[in-house]
Amino acid sequence: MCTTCGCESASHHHHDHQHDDRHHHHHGEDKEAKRIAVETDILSRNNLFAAENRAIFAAKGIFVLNLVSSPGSGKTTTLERTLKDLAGRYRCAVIEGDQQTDNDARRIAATGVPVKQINTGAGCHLDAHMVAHAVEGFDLDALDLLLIENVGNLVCPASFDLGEHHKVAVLSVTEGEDKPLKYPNMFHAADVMLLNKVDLLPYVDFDSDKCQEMARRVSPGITIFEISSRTGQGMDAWYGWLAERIAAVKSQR
Ligand SMILES: Nc1nc2c(ncn2[C@@H]2O[C@H](COP(=O)(O)OP(=O)(O)O)[C@@H](O)[C@H]2O)c(=O)[nH]1
Ligand SMILES: [Mg+2]
Repeated sequence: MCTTCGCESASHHHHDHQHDDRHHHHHGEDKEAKRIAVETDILSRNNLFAAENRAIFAAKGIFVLNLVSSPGSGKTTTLERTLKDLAGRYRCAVIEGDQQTDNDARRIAATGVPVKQINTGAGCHLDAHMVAHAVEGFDLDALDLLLIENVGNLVCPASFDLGEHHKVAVLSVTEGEDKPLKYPNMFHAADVMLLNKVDLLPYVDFDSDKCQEMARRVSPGITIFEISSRTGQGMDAWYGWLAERIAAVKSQR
């Protein structure tokens, strides 16, 4: 997972790799044990923050989604359209994760919805601690739906629980139908897949049925919506799913 790509070691465990290679002659097993220990530590710390976030969301009756995808699949566009179409029905807020820039936060702000940008710098995912801080900036008594756009990346965000109710994987038809099999951890972690950009289906070789079958192979219970956040096609089914969940979370409060 993610510690092996260097994003966490850059901030907390800078010494590990090079140091070990240059000065020690650990057996491979020792290194592997150490790597696993570091990963376990990072994930268990994250899980504590995620549990706290989840408790706050439950107490306030806020339905929370974590949108994950590769860069460019249409997370921000889907959020913009969803926020515009649901304006007046639900009180929404957005957390935007990107390595750099507040471009997406500015796009969301233009819809009139409260938004916080998190820049992760070298980091390739949001973690629950970052989200806890971002959430402090919202009036939680005035929210029904919190949408979190994760850093565009089909690998690392799969491992990090933010305290959300569901991960929503956005996959666009220009990316290739076999992505669920190539990135099984992500699609396994997701309860929903938004198959986006279906307006482009006439122009690309993308077998939607095959893609959905592959997604169900790694995540048997996954709920799939074919949408175009450009034309609005298929969005009503997605809004219906949201409406049911928002009502359920409110009633369980
Ligand atoms: N044709 C088409 N383009 C889309 C659709 N959704 C997003 N895009 C385009 O895809 C590009 C990336 O979208 P963006 O929302 O920024 O992706 P993100 O990186 O996942 O947030 C932009 O040029 C969007 O206009 C769609 O449903 N159809
Ligand atoms: Mg975006």
